[in-house]
Amino acid sequence: MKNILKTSVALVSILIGFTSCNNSGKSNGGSGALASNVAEKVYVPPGEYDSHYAFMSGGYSGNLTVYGLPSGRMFKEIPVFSQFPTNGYGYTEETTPMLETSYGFVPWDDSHHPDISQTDGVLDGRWIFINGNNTPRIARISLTNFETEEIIEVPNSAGNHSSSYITENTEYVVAGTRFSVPVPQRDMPIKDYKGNFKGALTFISVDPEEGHMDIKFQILMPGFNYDLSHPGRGKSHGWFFFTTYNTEEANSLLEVNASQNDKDFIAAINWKKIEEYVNNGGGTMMPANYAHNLYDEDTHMATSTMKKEVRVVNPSEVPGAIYLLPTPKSPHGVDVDPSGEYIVGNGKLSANLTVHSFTKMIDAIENKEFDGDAYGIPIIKFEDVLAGSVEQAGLGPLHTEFDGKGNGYTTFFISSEVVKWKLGTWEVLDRKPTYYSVGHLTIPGGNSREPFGKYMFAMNKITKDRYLPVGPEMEHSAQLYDISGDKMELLLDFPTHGEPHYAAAIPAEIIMNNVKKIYRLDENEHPRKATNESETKVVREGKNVHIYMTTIRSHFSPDNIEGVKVGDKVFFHVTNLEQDFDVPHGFAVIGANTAELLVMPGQTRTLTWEPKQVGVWPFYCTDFCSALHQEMQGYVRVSPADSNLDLSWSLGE
Ligand code: RUQ
Ligand code: CUA
Repeated sequence: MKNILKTSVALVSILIGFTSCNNSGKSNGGSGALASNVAEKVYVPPGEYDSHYAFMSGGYSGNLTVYGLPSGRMFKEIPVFSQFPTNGYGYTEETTPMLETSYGFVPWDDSHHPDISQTDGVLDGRWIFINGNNTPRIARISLTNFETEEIIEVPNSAGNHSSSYITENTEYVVAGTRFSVPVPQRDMPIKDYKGNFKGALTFISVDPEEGHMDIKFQILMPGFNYDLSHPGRGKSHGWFFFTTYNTEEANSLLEVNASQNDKDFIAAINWKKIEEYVNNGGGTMMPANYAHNLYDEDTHMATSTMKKEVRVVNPSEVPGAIYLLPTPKSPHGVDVDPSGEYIVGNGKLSANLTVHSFTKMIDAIENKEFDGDAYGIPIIKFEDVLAGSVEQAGLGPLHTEFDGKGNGYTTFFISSEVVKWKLGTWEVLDRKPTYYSVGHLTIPGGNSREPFGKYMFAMNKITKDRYLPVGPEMEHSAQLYDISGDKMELLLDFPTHGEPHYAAAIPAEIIMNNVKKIYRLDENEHPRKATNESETKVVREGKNVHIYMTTIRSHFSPDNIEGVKVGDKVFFHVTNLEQDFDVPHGFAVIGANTAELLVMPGQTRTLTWEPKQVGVWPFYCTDFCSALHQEMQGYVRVSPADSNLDLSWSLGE
């Protein structure tokens, strides 16, 4: 025990030491060394467009933010797992079903790793997927309307971290559990973890046309921690790689107890083989309970369905489908180069970067050169799978991306730098400091067969003195580098929102021409829409009062409503009649316990209001929509509960 604690103290002080010495000031190279033409490289003149979109995970904001590169300007926050009062997401009748789970309504999550859909291993810009870490979920966001369209919960999982990476043709979006848990969940002593807990790796199929997600199967792996994952591509398409740590299967003081083994594993999963097994009826249907939430763009409404079973596969059922590649030392990221040959294990407690060879892996499998097994899963000999290692590259490697020109770029958290190195020769070509303590990095397409390697940006965990101080916590900071030359060139710092773990970036032209500008009114199938003012009305259904309302510059119809009583539940179903790009109207009513509505052109949104006091209560448009925006208002008269005043409504009378 004493020894363990000593190791722990030593380790922790190394980690803290290295982190803090980089945080002490901006003396070396914060900005002093920048070339004079750097400003030009990030300057996007007023009215002109950025060349790339970057989609940054919101971390503990639960959402996704959209940035332009190279300017670093934030364009939008897309609500995904978290309620968003700015537009009413997660508050309106239409969107609350998106946040339903087996735990009930969960209005928050911790989102980590966005990944853009691919065709033939190239970004196609149709959808972006992102994981919810705390309540295991995967979301799909449309890149035509920039709205969350679908969220599926992942059962038998906990800490959905090795997610949400997609295969080369978006056949699957994959979710892996960071925490192993009892499967099925049950009441058992925590100390009996070892050998009894399981780590579920979930393969969620994606419909090629609509994008709809469905859990195809879950592999119930040994009780390790599955940290990150990446698909094979090109020659390794059909495989998926997951890093593991805590192969010690410790259940307490993991900072020490999960750092004992010299090597953990990268789990290599031949998903094609398992898919075939499952397609032939393999695996077992297991009772489960998980939400599948789907937004319908025609009705402007989401529905939530609870699914009751899931197909599980034990590794022993499909011999030859799963192997373990020893990898030093508590690897975090696992990244596959554009050719699909190299599998990089970022051992966060290792000084060297370990790179495995897919070809050598296949040879070793064919020659059955194994070094024992773990729970029946063959372990390939380290030397037999090793392609090479980048020696003494830095301290604390976390993540690697590729430029498509034969180079890898790895972040080092402890030594706070990005290191560029050459695939095949493993030599370090360049290193640049980051400010400070970088986590992920992104190259547009850097996680595909075809990177667009002009820019790279680092997402840093600690900001400290980079911006004007704003209290004890600073927004995290990203740093943009030009990687078109031999050496990386720092161009720009820009603040981010929440904690962007990872980001996906893509050339703007792949997306910008498909972006939706309005919702067509004649396609609106919302059950309580009003697509012109003659359809507006107020209907009482017992204690529920439904107001079918429209907005257009610059009035609501109706704008005078009487006959509502204390104790009623009032539903404002607001349809925005505008058919012009970027003309939403807002709706807010005094005393509402939710949020505003921000209704897009042609869309219908519903705000629920339970008036508690007699009086005449105003509502108004919250979005400055015209010169007469301040005139865009109305009144609801609320009478006592026992009043017998009939409902009436009007506009302009
Ligand atoms: S993880 S750096 Cu999800 Cu690396 Cu954050
Ligand atoms: Cu409508 Cu302001």
